[in-house]
Amino acid sequence: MISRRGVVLQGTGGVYQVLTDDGDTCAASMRGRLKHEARAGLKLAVGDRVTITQDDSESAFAIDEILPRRSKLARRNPSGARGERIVVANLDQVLVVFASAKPEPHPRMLDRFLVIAEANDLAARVVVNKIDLTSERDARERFADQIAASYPIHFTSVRAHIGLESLRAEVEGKVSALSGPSGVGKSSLMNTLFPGLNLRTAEISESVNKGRHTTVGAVLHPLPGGGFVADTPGLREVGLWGIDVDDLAHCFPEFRPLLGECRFGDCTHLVEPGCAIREAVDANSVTAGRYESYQKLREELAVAALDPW
Ligand SMILES: Nc1nc2c(ncn2[C@@H]2O[C@H](COP(=O)(O)OP(=O)(O)O)[C@@H](O)[C@H]2O)c(=O)[nH]1
Ligand SMILES: [Mg+2]
Ligand SMILES: [Zn+2]
Repeated sequence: MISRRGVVLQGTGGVYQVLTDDGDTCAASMRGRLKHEARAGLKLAVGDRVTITQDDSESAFAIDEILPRRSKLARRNPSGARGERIVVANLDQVLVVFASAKPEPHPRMLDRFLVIAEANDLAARVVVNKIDLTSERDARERFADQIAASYPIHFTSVRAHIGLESLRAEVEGKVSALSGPSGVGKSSLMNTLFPGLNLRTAEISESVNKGRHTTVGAVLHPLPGGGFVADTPGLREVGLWGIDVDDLAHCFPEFRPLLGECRFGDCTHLVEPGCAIREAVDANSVTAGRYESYQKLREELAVAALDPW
């Protein structure tokens, strides 16, 4: 009985598509023993590396083992009682895609996506697409807060072929989760960067999906030059759930060097005197926009903590 290793591309109704390291795509279900462990909390996720075997050449493949994860994008239960639901495992980075126009970008919503990535200890990369509709200069102004916070940022246009090569270089060979509002050009971007990928774009999915509910789980798409892109139904689905109010400040990378500097050890960075974060905002070394995002998300988490379900 030969055991093979591979990665889970997607799963529905207990059947998982596994891409083996030697390039075959197999439909596999979990072995009984693993199912038992799954009920105890060890759930299989898209992006997981697994071993599969076939009892004989006629039978279906079975997943025997989930290999250790190096990272994950998860939705955590605040109390920890019900564990967590892993959206994608073994990610290298999160690509947060926004448009410079159509739809109108909301920088505070972008910060929310970035916080989710940070809370999962995942590197985040910002992509501002559709700069043909504004200009790179306007887009840079609009996203000045995230530039100041030192996030890597790409300005792209699928239509005008701008910024595509340097984005491809950062996606190829890595495992990335694609996130951002719908209609910003996520699928168009990936299809243009990686011909043959064939992700559904707005034009197609509108007609195909009419009246149907869209896929719930993430799907991992292998890239022709190596690496994968996970089309998640949206990081928003992951939500802020499970982020501890007191961990929020750590999810703003530009706050981190200041966090030991406040007068009070338990500073909330909202009202206390001698707050290093608020002093940095006054001194313009932390932008007012990013601080506003902190305030809003903090408020939201405080409300959620009172009534988690
Ligand atoms: N003007 C302009 N339109 C674009 C660009 N990229 C994508 N679009 C259009 O934006 C719409 C949404 O694209 P889609 O890839 O489906 O967005 P998604 O929902 O984020 O995956 C489509 O009509 C695309 O043709 C771009 O760079 N410039
Ligand atoms: Mg899409
Ligand atoms: Zn403070």
